Amino acid sequence: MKVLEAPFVKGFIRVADDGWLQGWHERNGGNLSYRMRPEEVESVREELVPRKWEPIGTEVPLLGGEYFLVTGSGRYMRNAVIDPEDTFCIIELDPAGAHYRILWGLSKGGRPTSELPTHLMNHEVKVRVTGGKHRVIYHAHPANIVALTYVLPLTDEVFTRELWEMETECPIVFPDGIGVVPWMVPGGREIAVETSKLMEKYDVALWAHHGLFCSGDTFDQTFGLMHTVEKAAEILVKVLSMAPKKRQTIEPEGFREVAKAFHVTVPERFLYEKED
Ligand code: 2HA
Ligand code: ZN
Repeated sequence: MKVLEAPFVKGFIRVADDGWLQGWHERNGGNLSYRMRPEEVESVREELVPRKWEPIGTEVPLLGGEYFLVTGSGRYMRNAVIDPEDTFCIIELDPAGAHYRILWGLSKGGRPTSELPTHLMNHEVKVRVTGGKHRVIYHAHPANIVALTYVLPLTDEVFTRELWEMETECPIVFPDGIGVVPWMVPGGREIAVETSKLMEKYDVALWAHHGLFCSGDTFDQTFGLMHTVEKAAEILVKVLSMAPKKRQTIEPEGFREVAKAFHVTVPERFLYEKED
C-alpha cells in the first residue's frame, strides 16, 4: 500500500487539518505523533527507504525499534492536506531508543518536530502505564487555555477544578485531571522530562504561556480531549470576563455524583473546599 492510502495516515492528516481549522496551529505551531502498529509498518513497507541515523536528544529505551508518524520541524499543519509528503515523516528508532532515521516523507529535507523528545518521552510513559493502549501524542496552541495560564495559579488542582466546573462532561472526559508545567524553554530534553512526569498520571499536560499536550489511544479520542479542554477554557474565559465571581457552579458533591453515575474515579484532591 502507498503511505498516503493507509488509514492511519488519513487519520493523522485529519487531526492536523481539524486543528488548523480550530485556529490552534498558527504558522508552524503545534505537532503530532503516532506510534505505528507492526502491521501498519508492514502495510507501507514498499515505500520505506532509510536515511541517516540522527540523535533524538534523549533516550527512550522502551521504544527501541518502534516506528512513528510525526510532523516535521518548521512545517505547517495547514499544509498536511495539500502537501503531506513534505509535512510529516515516518521514522524508525534504533534498538537503544537513542537515534532515529527517516524512512518516508519530508520530501524537501529537514527533520522531525523540535518537540520530538517530549513526544517520544510521553509515548514511552504511556506504553508503560497504559500497556501500549495509547498511540497518539498531540501538541497544539489553543488560545483560551493559554490565556488562563496568565490569570490562574499554575497548579494541577486549580486548573483541573476550574475546567471541570465549566462543563459537566469534563470530569468524565478527563477524570484524572490535568497537569501544569511552569514556563520553560520548549524544544529540548528538560521540558520533555517535566512533561513526561505529568503523563504518568494525566492524559493532558499544559505548558504555561505556550500550549497543551494530549495523549490518547485513537486520533478521535486525542483530538476530542484537546477540543474538550479548550472548550471548557473558552467558557471559563467568558465567565471570568463577565463577572469577578461565579454566582453558582457545580459543587464537589455534584462531581462525586457524576463520577458514580458514569463509573469514573475523580481524585478527592481536586474537590477541595473553596474560600469565598
Ligand atoms: O513550532 O509548537 O512547541 C512547533 C511548536 C513548538
Ligand atoms: Zn508549541
